[in-house]
Amino acid sequence: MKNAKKIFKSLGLDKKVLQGGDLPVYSPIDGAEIARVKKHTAEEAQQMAAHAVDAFKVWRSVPAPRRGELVRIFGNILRDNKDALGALVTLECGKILQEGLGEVQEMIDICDFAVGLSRQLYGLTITSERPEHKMREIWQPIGPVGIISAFNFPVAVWSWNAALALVCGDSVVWKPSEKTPLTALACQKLFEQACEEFGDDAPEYLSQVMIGERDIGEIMVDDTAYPLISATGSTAMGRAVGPRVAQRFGKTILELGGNNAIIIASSADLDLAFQGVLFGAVGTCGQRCTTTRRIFVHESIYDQFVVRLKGAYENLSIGNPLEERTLVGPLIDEQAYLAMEDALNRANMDGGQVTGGGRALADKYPKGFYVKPAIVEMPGGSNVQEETFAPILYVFKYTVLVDAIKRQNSVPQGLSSAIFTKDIQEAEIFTSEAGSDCGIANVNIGTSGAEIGGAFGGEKETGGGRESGSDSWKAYMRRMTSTVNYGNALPLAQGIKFGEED
Ligand code: UN1
Repeated sequence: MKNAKKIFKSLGLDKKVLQGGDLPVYSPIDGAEIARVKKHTAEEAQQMAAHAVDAFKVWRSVPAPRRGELVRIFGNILRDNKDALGALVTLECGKILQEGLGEVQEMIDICDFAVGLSRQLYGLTITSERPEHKMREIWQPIGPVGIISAFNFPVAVWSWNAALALVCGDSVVWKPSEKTPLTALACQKLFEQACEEFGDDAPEYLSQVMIGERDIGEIMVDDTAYPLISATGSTAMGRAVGPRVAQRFGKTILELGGNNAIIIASSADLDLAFQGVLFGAVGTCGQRCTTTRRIFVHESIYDQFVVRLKGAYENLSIGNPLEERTLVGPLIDEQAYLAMEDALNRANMDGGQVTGGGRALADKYPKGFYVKPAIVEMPGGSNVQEETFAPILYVFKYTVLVDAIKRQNSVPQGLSSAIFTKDIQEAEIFTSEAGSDCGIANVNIGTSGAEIGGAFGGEKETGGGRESGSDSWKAYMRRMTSTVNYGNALPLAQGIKFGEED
């Protein structure tokens, strides 16, 4: 691939990194092998945990605003390398260049957020029931954080975790998807550059990358050296990781599957709704955890809306994600394609009417898995329970809003949701306690493309974790409650008398 060499060179990925290893890396653009990186052994994985503990012991005592300085430098290095890293994201995971760049911007944004946060790791002061006593909460660094990330957001999700963990005083070890190790290795190089610029306060091994498959991830998951494992991926993965970490009383942030829906009410601005659905459903070739997978359209506008959507689907530019006019790049691999085919067959059998779907550009890219995004009109009263990581949009008709909300909620996942309406009552019902049961509930915005400032994550089988903005940082620290007695007596709480008479 003509661009690959230039991208590698610009990010300092040399032969030593790219060649001679045992893990082949393919570009979904044409299925070609672009590198063969070295997998870490079990022993090396254990060693990494020990190194991470050593690094943590130094880093936790560096003042938080100074820790923020490292993240500030890293953010600036990302700014300088946005084009190259964005292109590498596209090359390695197949999302279109605009989205590859957007992902790096998301990294820059979270770095900015974390820099500010480094001066705001606030704890509470609490009034004591005892005289001459003070109570406070102190947030302390928690320890090495193990980060497991998925192929579809190969750099941004790591940065949400790493930027916060670093300002919180933690070291990090990153196990990226085995499908996207190059972007991780590139980030590590950029981070090392930041450490060099930062100076001696940054200990060696503050951030490490662990390359390998599930077995290596399991070593991390089981190791008590990591008080926190933050894992992003499928619900199946979370089901394996969650109990293993819980068994050793570790903490988790789980960001798992989504089955996100948009409700399009009769009063909706249909132009906005159309744009929101299109980006949400076909963006990233349907491979975001926040992808719009279902829409509930009010019966009064159903035909009009669905006809327009079908028209747009026919004219989507599917192709090489590095090319500017492309809107839909390839799926990650053949397995993803087969899963899409399988889901469409099942929908068909369930009485769904499928428009689109099937392979595209197979002549030009025999080993690249391009697909036509699909719309499936589903029979009344039905629902779809599972997440297929592909551009399939299931369309349902509804009559009454409470019924649409109920059906939206009647799935195991609970990540993102949205309503398009101009009716304030409908909007407020949707975001009320009786409304959406998801971690994200938007009004007149689609389900995907969240900003970093809010807490990101979802309920039910989505795992319950929160990453990124708001007070998500608290998960990367341990809470210490400290009561100080500055008097000359030792009154007991709850008025208990113990031994001494007064
Ligand atoms: C993911 O797909 O795992 O809200 C994360 C969004 C992005 C993050 C998606 N900011 O779509």
